[in-house]
Amino acid sequence: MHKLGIILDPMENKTKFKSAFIALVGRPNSGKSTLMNTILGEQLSVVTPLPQTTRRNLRGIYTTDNMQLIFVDTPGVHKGKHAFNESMIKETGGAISRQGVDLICYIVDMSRSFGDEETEVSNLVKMANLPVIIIFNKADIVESPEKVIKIFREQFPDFKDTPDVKLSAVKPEAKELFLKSIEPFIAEGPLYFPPDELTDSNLRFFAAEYIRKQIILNTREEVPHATFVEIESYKESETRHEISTTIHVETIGQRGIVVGKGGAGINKIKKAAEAEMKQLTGVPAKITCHVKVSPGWRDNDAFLRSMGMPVG
Ligand SMILES: Nc1nc2c(ncn2[C@@H]2O[C@H](COP(=O)(O)OP(=O)(O)OP(=O)(O)O)[C@@H](O)[C@H]2O)c(=O)[nH]1
Ligand SMILES: [Mg+2]
Repeated sequence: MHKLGIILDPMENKTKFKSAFIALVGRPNSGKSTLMNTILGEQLSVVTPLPQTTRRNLRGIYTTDNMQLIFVDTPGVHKGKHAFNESMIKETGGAISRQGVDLICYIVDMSRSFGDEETEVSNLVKMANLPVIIIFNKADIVESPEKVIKIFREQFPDFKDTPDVKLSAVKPEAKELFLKSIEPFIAEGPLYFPPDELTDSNLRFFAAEYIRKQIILNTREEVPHATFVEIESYKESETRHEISTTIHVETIGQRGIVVGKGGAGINKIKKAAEAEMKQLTGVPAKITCHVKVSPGWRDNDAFLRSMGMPVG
């Protein structure tokens, strides 16, 4: 009964609840995980200066009184030489090919020139055929962002009319700028997850992520890329979480670097990861690591499949 514009139902006056699934896609190191963390107000996704930090899709859930946004932080799109690189691209592709994604946030790192890698990402985004907004990131370290944006539009004409926002994901203001820019894309929808849920990933996932973060921070060169953390078991009790892991590396030399002199390296990695797990769960964590040489795991489909990575 809306004739004459008179609202007869008092509920009509209430703002309708909105929700959306939003995929964050871009090159490695473009700031996808940083942006998600800034919006969530939590260091949920691991951020490091190393490209290809994120290897698996991670959902971060942002809920307010009248809206729920479910973000999917994805691995940076990078065509490397290993089957593992292909697998990570598949992981990202999976996040934007599934039904139910309402919006792709295409994160463009303005601080680096756009090479083949950007072409790769833009093709993936284009193929998804979903609503897109471009996030021009790292505005704080770029001398003239407008110039960079113009160059992007010229190099990637398919995106010349795509809405965009320019921000610095590391700055708290990014949150409001971002939320405002995606407003037009967010439609009425249900509450998909309980309001206090931050993610649907389990503790095993975070244990592996935190150990890998410490490997990235404490080793160098090719070691982080050649490392895979496998959680063998995760036992929870009220007083302690016991996490047993195998850290796969590709060579004996890498094993030596991870373990360190007299085990000093691995002990440092374990201690720091235990502290992060305690912060996450509130319960002390005990991590055991077996560092194993698994030659060529990055090109071993059976290995990747057994670790839950998409293959083939
Ligand atoms: N100066 C500056 N640095 C940023 C900004 N956003 C992200 N970074 C830095 O860029 C690096 C990579 O950030 P991440 O959030 O891990 O990037 P990512 O896109 O998730 O990277 P992958 O997981 O490797 O695909 C980190 O050192 C961040 O601190 C920004 O707006 N300004
Ligand atoms: Mg990341």
